[in-house]
Amino acid sequence: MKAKKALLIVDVQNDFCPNGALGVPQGNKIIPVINRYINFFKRKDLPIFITRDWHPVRTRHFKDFGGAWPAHCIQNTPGAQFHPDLKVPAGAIMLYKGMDPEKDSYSAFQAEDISGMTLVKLLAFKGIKELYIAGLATDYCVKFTSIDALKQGFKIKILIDAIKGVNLKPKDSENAIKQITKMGAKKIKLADLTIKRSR
Ligand code: VGL
Ligand code: ZN
Repeated sequence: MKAKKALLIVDVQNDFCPNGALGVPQGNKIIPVINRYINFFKRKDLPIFITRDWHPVRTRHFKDFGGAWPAHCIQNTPGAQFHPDLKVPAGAIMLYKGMDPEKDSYSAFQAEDISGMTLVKLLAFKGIKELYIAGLATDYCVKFTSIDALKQGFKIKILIDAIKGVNLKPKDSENAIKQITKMGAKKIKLADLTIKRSR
């Protein structure tokens, strides 16, 4: 049977958590909530996609080479590994992004799996029309992934209790959420999925 919905978890890596090279304030706090979404999707036998920011040592993405960011999530380093609290499920589809040294590649739609298959192809193959998005960072990867998804006709649910932003400017995350909801994304939280009505 083809799944209609999938969970997409973006960049829950050591470097994006407190004490990481590009630590998102309280970035680790969302991980227990993400784990509960993972259980929910596992129980329903729905696909789970997990991205990793996966940069080469030299990339225009980094300050040293003209970009905006300190070096982070360098391929095969501890900072690029998933945060140890994340319960990565067996069967999750792993995606990598940020390998092109000329581009920022914030969007999961620029990610590919180990064989070079793009996210769009994987979604089409599995018949997925709707993405439930969690992870880091609200104002970059979550934002640009959502924009790309909406532009390509996917439905989006933003898991509002399972995202955190960098906030270089204080309102960046708030504005990102406003922008993507205006484009059609819906905001939901864990209770919206799991609360059983009494009758
Ligand atoms: C990201 C900043 C730099 C992200 C990646 O995945 O949100 N943010 N690289
Ligand atoms: Zn990056």
